[in-house]
Amino acid sequence: MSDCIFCKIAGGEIKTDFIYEDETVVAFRDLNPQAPEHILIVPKKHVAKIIDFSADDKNLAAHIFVDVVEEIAKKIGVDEKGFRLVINTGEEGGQTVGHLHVHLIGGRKMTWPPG
Ligand code: DGP
Repeated sequence: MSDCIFCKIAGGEIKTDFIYEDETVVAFRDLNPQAPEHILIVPKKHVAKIIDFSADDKNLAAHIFVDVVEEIAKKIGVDEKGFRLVINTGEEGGQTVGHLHVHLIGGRKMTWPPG
């Protein structure tokens, strides 16, 4: 999508250091980190939000949660200590960027409930 900031980042139009990249996914540090480690995992394909994933995206969804999360968690050293995954969805869910992304947040003790 031409006016989507995460499409521009994923496509290399906006230069960003990727902590992870493969054919379908990129991951990079959040501009406004909420913890010592705050990574955004972003499909290269434009999907607006999690409920817009279709049957065709099952492999992509599984890849993110089976492979990518583990690899990044190990890379940044939070796989043993623990971390939090967040997918803000829609206005009431707190989503501010309309391109699906998974927040991987760690490096401190998390609290509950979220704000
Ligand atoms: P959400 O509120 O769940 O839609 O999260 C969007 C996150 O994206 C927010 O934590 C800030 C981050 N963000 C927005 N624009 C940029 C950007 O241009 N670069 C980076 N690295 N992060 C961004």
